[in-house]
Amino acid sequence: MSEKTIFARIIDREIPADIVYEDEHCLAFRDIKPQAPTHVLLIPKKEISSLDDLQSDDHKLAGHLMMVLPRLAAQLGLADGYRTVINCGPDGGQEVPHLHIHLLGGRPLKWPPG
Ligand code: DGP
Repeated sequence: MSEKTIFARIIDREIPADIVYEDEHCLAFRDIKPQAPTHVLLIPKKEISSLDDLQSDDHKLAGHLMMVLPRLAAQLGLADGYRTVINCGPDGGQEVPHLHIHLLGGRPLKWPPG
């Protein structure tokens, strides 16, 4: 079996994280290297390595994550807007091989990203 990712260890409470939201299917916690005043990662509890690894039977889960995002943004007080990012693969800058959605806000964010 491949080694557990850091995010799987957060899900299993083997390492601490500042958890801001949890339900049956997903978990959200503050990024350890925040790039904005609010920087949270929303992850599925199911082990999915990246966006490329979503299967057709994951469509409900993918939809659920999408539905959680605006509720999470509201909970975190991001009334002026926010950005969501999914890094995928080496060129996308993905470091942790467990699907995660960055939720960033709390300041005006520039575009395009680097
Ligand atoms: P990405 O580059 O898209 O794979 O983003 C991974 C993010 O995960 C990065 O912004 C830093 C964050 N991160 C890495 N390790 C930990 C950790 O142990 N705890 C928390 N809270 N965040 C982590």
